[in-house]
Amino acid sequence: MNYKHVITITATGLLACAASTASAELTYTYLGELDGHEYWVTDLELEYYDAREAADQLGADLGATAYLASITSQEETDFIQALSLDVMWIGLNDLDLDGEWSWDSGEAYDYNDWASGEPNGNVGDEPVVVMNWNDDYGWNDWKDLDRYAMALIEVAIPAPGVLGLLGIAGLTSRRRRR
Ligand SMILES: [Ca+2]
Ligand SMILES: [Ca+2]
Repeated sequence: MNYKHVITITATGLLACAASTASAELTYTYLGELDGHEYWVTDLELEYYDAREAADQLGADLGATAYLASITSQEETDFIQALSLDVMWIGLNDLDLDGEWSWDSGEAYDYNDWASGEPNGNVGDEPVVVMNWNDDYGWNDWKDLDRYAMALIEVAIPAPGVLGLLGIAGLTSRRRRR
């Protein structure tokens, strides 16, 4: 199931500093799904904070929780790399405290796939992270404001059971209002 699904986001201030092209649209390509989580990638390279905003925007459009991808197992790494070996932003950072890596998703940082010699904090602090770096396709810490990469976005799809419960809750609340 590896079809290309492109959705279009209405232009916002998001692209003001990201658009080296004249495009007014940010589009996403659907990569695949693993364990109830979908993986999408932006078709444009973005600066880090725009990549985070792109994740929020995709989540809003899909009505689901979305974040720059959290890669917490070798299985997840292998799955993603079978779909793309592009350099992409992931949701790991040590913006709050140098050396204390944390995932945007809130998951525990107990797996890593750093490229050889990384994280190196090159020329001072490098607080944000891309995957598929260099010959070993590992992670590399980058600076937050002067590099561009596609955004790898993970979307947690609500389970059908949860949707069903929400539907029941909705019916119940409607009945109560009568
Ligand atoms: Ca994940
Ligand atoms: Ca680095």
